[in-house]
Amino acid sequence: KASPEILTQLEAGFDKLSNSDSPSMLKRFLTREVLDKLKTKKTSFGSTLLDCIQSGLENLDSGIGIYAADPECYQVFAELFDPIIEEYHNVKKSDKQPSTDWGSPNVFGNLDPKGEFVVSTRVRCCRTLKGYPFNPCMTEENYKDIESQMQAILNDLTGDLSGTYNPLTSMPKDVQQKLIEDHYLFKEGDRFLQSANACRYWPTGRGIFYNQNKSFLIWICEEDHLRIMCMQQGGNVGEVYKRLVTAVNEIQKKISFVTNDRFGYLTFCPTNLGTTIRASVHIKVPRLSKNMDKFKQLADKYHLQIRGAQGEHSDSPDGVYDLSNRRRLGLTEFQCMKEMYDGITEIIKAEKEAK
Ligand code: ADP
Ligand code: CIR
Repeated sequence: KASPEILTQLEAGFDKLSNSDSPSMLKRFLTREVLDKLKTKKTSFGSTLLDCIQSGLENLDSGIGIYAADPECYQVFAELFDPIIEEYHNVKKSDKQPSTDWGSPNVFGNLDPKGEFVVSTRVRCCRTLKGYPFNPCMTEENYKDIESQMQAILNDLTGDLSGTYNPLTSMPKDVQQKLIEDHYLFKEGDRFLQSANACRYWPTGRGIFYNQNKSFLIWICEEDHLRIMCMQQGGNVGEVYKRLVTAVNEIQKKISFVTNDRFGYLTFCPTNLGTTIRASVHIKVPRLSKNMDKFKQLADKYHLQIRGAQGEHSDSPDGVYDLSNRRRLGLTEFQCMKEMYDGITEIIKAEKEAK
């Protein structure tokens, strides 16, 4: 059972949230009734409701505001997680995640052959290794184990996928900074992750693997155990996706990941459940973005999410936006890709027609 101290903090946090104008889903779905039902519960890892919501309580500008402190939280705190998951991904409680179906990458071509709009394309997915909890419950040893286990596996990759692992512990600051600016490496000190207790023992166990031309990269132990991604300049979605499918299939031959019937691949943040696919373009849309309300409406219509070009929670002062599929659960990998591909095709059409 959660301690009296946790209960006091939950009550104080709930008051603060209720009296705020936070746009988060946490604020909308954490009702007094849900709070009373969940506030004394604990998972077998010892995680409480506070562990799941403290990021949203501390960062009132959160869009979502919750993380699963460990995989059991999706079950134990379902009264809060379920409605958020259902709204974000547009699914019903009875829905099951379809089995992995990458489809045929060759179906996708170049979104912008003349290179007028799309600066670059990236597709990423997240994986959780069997036998380890999520960040807030991981020990320092867990971080080191995952890092060395992955290093051995990645060392065996061949051809276009072969590359090197670069641990954060021995990376010079200027090298790290350049990798972040060039959009290859995760940032440091994300306040949403920090207050979710996801940055303990930093930089132990954290690092990045990449191939020679940085078109295939893996983040180790940032928000999730693994973030596997492929990226390149321009709009050739087919090439990027094909490389990712090949890479993930190679890695899955050597290691198993945590899945569940309803949620597919389990992730720390409920927005990433299911396929965990986020397929994005960095795109120049100076005309559409003159009217942000209309731009957002159009993006919503195609289930696209708008982010800044430095990643989530960043701005886009130079008019380059990150547009990606918003939904990842309840549809297949191929359908996620198609949602992004078709949506961006329409966005480009609209940008051409806009004045
Ligand atoms: P994630 O995709 O892992 O959820 P972020 O939104 O924080 O997380 O983005 C991570 C990094 O990937 C950022 O540096 C961002 O600029 C970069 N990025 C995302 N999409 C693209 C893209 N299409 N082209 C180049 N860089 C990208
Ligand atoms: C937030 O709530 O804004 C952060 N915790 C990040 C949530 C992930 N965002 C997303 O849309 N995939």
